[in-house]
Amino acid sequence: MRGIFSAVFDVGRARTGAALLLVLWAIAFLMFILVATSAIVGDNALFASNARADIEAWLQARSGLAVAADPSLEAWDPVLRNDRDQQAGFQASVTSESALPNLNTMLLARGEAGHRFLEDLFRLWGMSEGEAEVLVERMADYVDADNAARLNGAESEAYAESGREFAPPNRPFLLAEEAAGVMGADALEALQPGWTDRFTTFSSGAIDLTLAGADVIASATGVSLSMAEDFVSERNGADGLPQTEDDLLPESVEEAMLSLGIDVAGVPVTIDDNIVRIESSGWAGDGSLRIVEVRKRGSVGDSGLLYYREGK
Ligand SMILES: [Ca+2]
Ligand SMILES: [Ca+2]
Repeated sequence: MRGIFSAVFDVGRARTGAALLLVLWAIAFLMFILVATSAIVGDNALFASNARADIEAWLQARSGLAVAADPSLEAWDPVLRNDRDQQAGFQASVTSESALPNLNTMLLARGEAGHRFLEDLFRLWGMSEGEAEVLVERMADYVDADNAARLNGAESEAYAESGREFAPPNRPFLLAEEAAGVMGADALEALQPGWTDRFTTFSSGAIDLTLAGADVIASATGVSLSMAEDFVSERNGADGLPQTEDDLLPESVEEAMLSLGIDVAGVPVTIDDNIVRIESSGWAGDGSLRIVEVRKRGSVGDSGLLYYREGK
């Protein structure tokens, strides 16, 4: 197994290596501050120990992010996991953001086809055809520029009548989780808890066939759910798990479509999106922290960063 730091010295990784080195220097500096701070608050040992665990967990999570930013890593590269030390470590993952459908693209840019995609997906999640149609029209009203309600939609008047204290902002969703505020979305939450996590607002809009779920692939391409499940099962390789070394990923859109038994024309899919989601969980003692970043593949620092969140 390769050490974390080997990535710094690999020939051909000089640029990301230099960036990683900077991050590691910053971490070393912060560790120094941490030790100094712990000494200052030494009269409150418990506080110091909790604060230290939290900061160490944060540093571990940041290390995972720095390692995972290397665009040449495979998803199963062992450097993405650092658990050699029982007391502290991290686990990071890099996924294509286009594994998730872009809600704004589907509602605004893709017209009827985008709406049909969402209706099909919501039906696979257990909604009736009528419920799915109504919810998609309400979502479309929420993000389109005007304040004129569609036939089954809902604009500010309907929100006010239902006692809601906010109105559709008539602009694209900033984050997919904002869609939980659409009138009637609670019915979808009951069927598919946490459903907004299955969407994004950051991807190019095409569906990435190397990582998307079977339900998303079926809705995007029109194949049956069982055919999409067979495709995903083949893609996952012998161990049945995604993002492991035995994966059999399609090398072109044509190859993927051939496996699915459908025509390429007119279906917005990809196998190679340049927006990635990096998730890194760090832990140290009782402290733990998870960081999620969405960024342009291979970008470093604030340049190319689209989204950043830290949380437990
Ligand atoms: Ca509107
Ligand atoms: Ca696998």
